[in-house]
Amino acid sequence: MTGGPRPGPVLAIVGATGAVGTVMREVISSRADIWGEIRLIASARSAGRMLPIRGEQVMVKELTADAFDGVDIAMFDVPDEVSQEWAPVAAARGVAVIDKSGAFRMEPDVPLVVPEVNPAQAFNRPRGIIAVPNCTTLSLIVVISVLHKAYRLREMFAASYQAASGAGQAGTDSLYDQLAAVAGDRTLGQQAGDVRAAAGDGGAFGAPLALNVIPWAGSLRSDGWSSEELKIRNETRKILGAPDLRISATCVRVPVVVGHSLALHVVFDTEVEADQARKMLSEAPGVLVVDRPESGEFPMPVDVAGTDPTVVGRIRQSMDDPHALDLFVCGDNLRKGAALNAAQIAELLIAHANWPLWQPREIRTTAPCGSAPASASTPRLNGSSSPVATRTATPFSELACVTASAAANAAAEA
Ligand code: 2RA
Repeated sequence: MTGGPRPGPVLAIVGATGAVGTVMREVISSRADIWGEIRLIASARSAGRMLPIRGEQVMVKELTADAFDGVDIAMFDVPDEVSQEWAPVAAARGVAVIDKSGAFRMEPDVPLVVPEVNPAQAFNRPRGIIAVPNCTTLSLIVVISVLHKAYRLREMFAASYQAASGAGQAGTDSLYDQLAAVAGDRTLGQQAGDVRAAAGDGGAFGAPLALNVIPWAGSLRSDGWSSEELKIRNETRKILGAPDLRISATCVRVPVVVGHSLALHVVFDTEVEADQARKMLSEAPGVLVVDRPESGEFPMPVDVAGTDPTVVGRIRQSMDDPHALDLFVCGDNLRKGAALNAAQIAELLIAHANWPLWQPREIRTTAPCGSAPASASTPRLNGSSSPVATRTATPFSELACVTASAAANAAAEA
């Protein structure tokens, strides 16, 4: 880092050169700067590279156990097997690990955290690891949790419309390549096989995505379900603390670069009213209601890419069931779906920790973060508990709900 060490907690970004790591550097650079040193870590192959963050060039360090010395929080943006090996190494050194891979999400002793939904869980991490949900779950969960708290969710049917970037840089590249291959030919898409012939073998998706939709994302699991569909079900249940929730999902890939969308049919224990739901959602942190069909205003990836909120619209009372709503949600799968959620968790830990080294800032007294833990015994970053008399905290409402316009133009497996 240029300019000497800064006071404040030390953040490590593991996988800093990767696709989500790139968005993470952009997200961290665009938010309130609460960090001292930010350490960029990657494989030996990338060590020594200079990468930008916070307007500075920082040299990438190799992923070794010693790279975590002095680190307070580490965000892992790496494949499952790398997280599986290295997250415990970092945690054993007292680092609070925020892991965006799928390696730990369903482990019972690893919390799966969405700061707008279950912030207190971030402080209950027996293994020192906090998991970040899959991007498709993150595209719906903030909206659904608001409705669940009000009406008690009984059942959810979801159909996703997932962007190519969910399949990483290879997914984005495949879509752009195919779009280039089919561009300008106004005969295509009218005969079976003509798009396949023009677009090639499908690249990352096994079928053309340009001029097409593919009812598949993830890998094959039992009875024909995809891993992506099971993630929606299992992760939503875990985050909401509702292990028996009835959830059925169909995941579909669409020719969109960034922005996962879902059509949801949600059934509640109590009767619901669309206007009341719309009002509650419009007041919820991290949610933006765009619901003016009369003027063609809906949640759409072209308006959502590069922004932070989960956007919801098409909110309708079910015509056949007074307990049910139909709605449409859309979120940036690289920001809230990955990097932003991790950044929010890190900020949550800092805001509520009895931070021993960090130079205190001005106390802001706005009530932080809904159900965050009581201040009588606020955990330190390494997971141990210590009594807290006074502490400083940037209000979570400010930290969590910033709408950034910076484009997330790198693709990622989120
Ligand atoms: C996808 N959500 O869109 C997945 C990435 N884990 O492919």
